[in-house]
Amino acid sequence: MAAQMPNPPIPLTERPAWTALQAHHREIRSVHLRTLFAQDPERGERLALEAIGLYLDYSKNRLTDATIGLLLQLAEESGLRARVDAMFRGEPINLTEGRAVLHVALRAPRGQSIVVDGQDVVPLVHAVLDRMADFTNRVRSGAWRGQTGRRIRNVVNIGIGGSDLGPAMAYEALRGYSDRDLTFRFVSNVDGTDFAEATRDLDPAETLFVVSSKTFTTLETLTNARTARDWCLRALGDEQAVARHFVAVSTNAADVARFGIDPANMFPFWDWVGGRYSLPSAIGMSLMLAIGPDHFRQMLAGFHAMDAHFRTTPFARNLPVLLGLIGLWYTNFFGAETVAVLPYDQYLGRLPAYLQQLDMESNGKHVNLQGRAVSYDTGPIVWGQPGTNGQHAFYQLIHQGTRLVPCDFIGFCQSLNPLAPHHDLLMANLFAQTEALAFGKTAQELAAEGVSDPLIPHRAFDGNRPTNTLLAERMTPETLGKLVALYEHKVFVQAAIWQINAFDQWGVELGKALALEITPELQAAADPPLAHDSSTNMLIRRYRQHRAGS
Ligand code: G6Q
Repeated sequence: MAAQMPNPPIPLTERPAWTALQAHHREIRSVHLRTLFAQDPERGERLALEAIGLYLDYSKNRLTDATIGLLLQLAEESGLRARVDAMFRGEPINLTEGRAVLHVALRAPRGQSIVVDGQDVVPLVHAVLDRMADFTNRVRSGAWRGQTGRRIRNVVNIGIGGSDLGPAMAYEALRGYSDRDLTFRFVSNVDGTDFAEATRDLDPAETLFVVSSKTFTTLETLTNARTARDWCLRALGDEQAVARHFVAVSTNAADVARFGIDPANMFPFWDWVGGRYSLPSAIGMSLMLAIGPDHFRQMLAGFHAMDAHFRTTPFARNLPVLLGLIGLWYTNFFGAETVAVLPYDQYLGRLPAYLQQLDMESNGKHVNLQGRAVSYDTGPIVWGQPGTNGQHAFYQLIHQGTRLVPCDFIGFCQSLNPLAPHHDLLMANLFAQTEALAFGKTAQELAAEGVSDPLIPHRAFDGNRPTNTLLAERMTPETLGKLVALYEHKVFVQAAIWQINAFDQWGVELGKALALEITPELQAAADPPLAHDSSTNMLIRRYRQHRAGS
């Protein structure tokens, strides 16, 4: 299939909508949200959107109907519709790796057909899901036992990046649905501390390792997997134990077998699944073990509902399109460098870290699809913490600092742990923050409250700090699927407009290659000749001198 290289007639910054947005920005940049709300008493109702059970309030953004109109025009002029269709059709839109990008196929219902290189991949996806479900049921029922005949009580996922962040985030998010008789740990770092601390209180006879690696060549994961094998065999004594205590998730059956894992215990996926998009693939194996096959399928149904919404809903009412366009408005026209993701839900504690990879590895690119340097900013820095904790830490800068930090607030109307009065307090704080950020507090208001003149500048809040608020009924597997797919497609929308490849990550390669060169230099018995820069040479020498006894 020929790569469909989008070839816009004119560069992004010369498109009519872009230049119109620049002029529009000059008019709107000093307009305050107080004014926008005063001019339109129904703004909060109008600039909101409800779809597939998610409610998005985007009224507290520095925009008008005209802004949205121009941003939608920019999406049209950028060929967004064609890009979306190309992805869903399985065209090789990951141009630098010559691959289709089909995470949407991982959540396509049985019976749907998506053809890649002449093969319908949906039956393959469901065959793997069925095998995962069968394995999960055997482990959870106790039919699958460890080498000594004991039940599996602990599951340790070994993986990194896309093979860690998804299952780790989703396990935390869906803990309320998990089997509390099982203990789950996630080991990713090559720092031995990660493995040591994750396993120190576990009994090898009751522990199952899920080695998750698309390539099965990743240094960190293979090092941790070997350490896990040694740890297991030291206790259980018998090579045969590997077959009872290790399963793999990978696209590389040959290396899985070489490691000693029975290919019958390998759950495959495909090269058209990018690491950071792989949560709904077999990379979710440890998550399925935690929450069970039914909940996992509900999560996939949530992903699919958002995929269908994204593919078929007109852009003006399309959640990922609107979120993507609003983000781009701040990045490219207001010069915002970051975006904060602030979930008001303890279960979503790892969501900011997950979205950080999704967004920054996808859109942290400086050349366009044609390989030419872009003349505009691309992906923002994504960061955040769950509320209310962040309020007592970094919100100060968002309220009164010199930078513009657009924020996404995420909350639920019902708690899974309804301990009165906690949830009302949590949600009151969410709403209060968006109100304070938008409207601030003026010098006049402070003076009327009797605040002394010298203190007024310190205590005044400018406001006009933009936020989106996403509300859902409650945290469920389905809702999590919708949320993750929402952000996946938001990132896609921005990449399409910026004309960059969101699906490669060459930027991580150089460091990996250099680490491979340096490792033998650290391990050599005699001081090796060093040919790095003077700083790196010095650091290596110092480490060698001081590590004795470590
Ligand atoms: C994600 C990246 C990266 C990858 C890890 C692990 O999109 O490609 O984070 O997931 O490097 O790779 P393996 O799964 O191949 O071990």
